[in-house]
Amino acid sequence: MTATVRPDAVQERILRDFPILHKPTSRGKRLVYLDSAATSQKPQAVIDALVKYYSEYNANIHRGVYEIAELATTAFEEARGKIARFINAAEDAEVIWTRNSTEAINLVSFTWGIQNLRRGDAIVTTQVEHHSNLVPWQLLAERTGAELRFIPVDAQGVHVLDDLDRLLDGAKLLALSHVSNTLGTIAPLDMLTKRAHAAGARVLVDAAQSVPHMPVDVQKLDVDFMAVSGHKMLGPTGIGFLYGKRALLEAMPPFLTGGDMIKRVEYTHTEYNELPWKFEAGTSNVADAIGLGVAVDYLRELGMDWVRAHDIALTAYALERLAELERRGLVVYGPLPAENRAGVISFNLGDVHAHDVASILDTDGVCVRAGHHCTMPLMEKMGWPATARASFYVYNTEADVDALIASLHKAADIFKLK
Ligand code: 7TS
Repeated sequence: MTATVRPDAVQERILRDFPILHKPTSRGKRLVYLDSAATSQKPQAVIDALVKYYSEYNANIHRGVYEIAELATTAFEEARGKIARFINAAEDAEVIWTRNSTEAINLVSFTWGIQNLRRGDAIVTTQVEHHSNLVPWQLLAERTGAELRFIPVDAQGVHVLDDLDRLLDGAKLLALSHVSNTLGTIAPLDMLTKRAHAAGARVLVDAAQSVPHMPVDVQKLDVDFMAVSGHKMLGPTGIGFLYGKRALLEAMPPFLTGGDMIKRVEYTHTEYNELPWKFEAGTSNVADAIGLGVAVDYLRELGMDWVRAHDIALTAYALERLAELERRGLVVYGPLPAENRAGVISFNLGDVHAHDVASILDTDGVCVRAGHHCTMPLMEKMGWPATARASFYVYNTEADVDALIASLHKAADIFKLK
């Protein structure tokens, strides 16, 4: 497939919006940022929103009666509404602010999980999970006596579903990533959710890598919980959210306790606040929530269908160009073709350690991640000590892929790979 990435005018406008992409590296190279799966860059509009908040209406929320406190509260709650519309939640109150997807998953594990799981129950997850969607369930299994089961993946990292009925038998929860951060595998979420529900299990989706990159409609997918990080979707760090169906959130005990999550407190008893505030103890991350709202505006304007098409086009182009390096020992991992994965490409160059490859790319201003990508069990299963990983987003262009390829040839020269 030949990539038709986008009209140049759109591409140029997007590039102009990201100031960091115009700052040369200390070696005077153009910054070629191919690590958006770790965190995305931020458009000027998001940076401006943070500066505006701190310089014009910084105040604590939900308590002040003065003007700037009201402005801050309104902007904070409007940002929640933007998120709700972005994922098509039935109501704003189903969106709970958290620091990131890791915290959102822990929230469910420590509240719904402790309340609902017992010895004899099963938690089903997959072999491609990020540690953030694995360790909380290991701990929950330890605490409750529940059993942890894994949907296997094949050598390309694609889910193997032959044994699904047995895996889901007795399951109370299916917790899985929509998109694998290491291999880009896209889970067949629609089908898995239906099968899990039919087996009597709830479904939690780790959408850290999908919501930033493709249209996600929680009502259409009918998932019960979904965890997302703002910093991977053009938003600031330190803000993310949990989506949950109202009935489930209502029945759950609070996670953290203290100020703001209360309706009425007596010395020996507390009546909790309504949703969503029942789960938002203490002063919230007001500035970053507002910033994330602006990031969502930016993505909506581009259109999530466009964002997904752009990822596919660029991934197809990158796979086509990477094939040139196969004769020099480059191996690409993950599902093929590009349509079957997100904009994530893990690879190795011969026997050269991924860290050495990434360090050479760095001298050319090319940023890729190298290591286990917080998926150590997957790396061990596949027998890879580490991989290098390039990941794309809205501001990446074919020129970035060309820079990656040129730098990989340089690395192959340095390590004398023919
Ligand atoms: N789940 C998935 C699928 C992820 O990719 C990540 C972060 C997380 C959860 C955790 O996100 P956090 O914002 O709570 O930390 N993934 C990566 C990555 O691939 N490289 O750095 C972070």
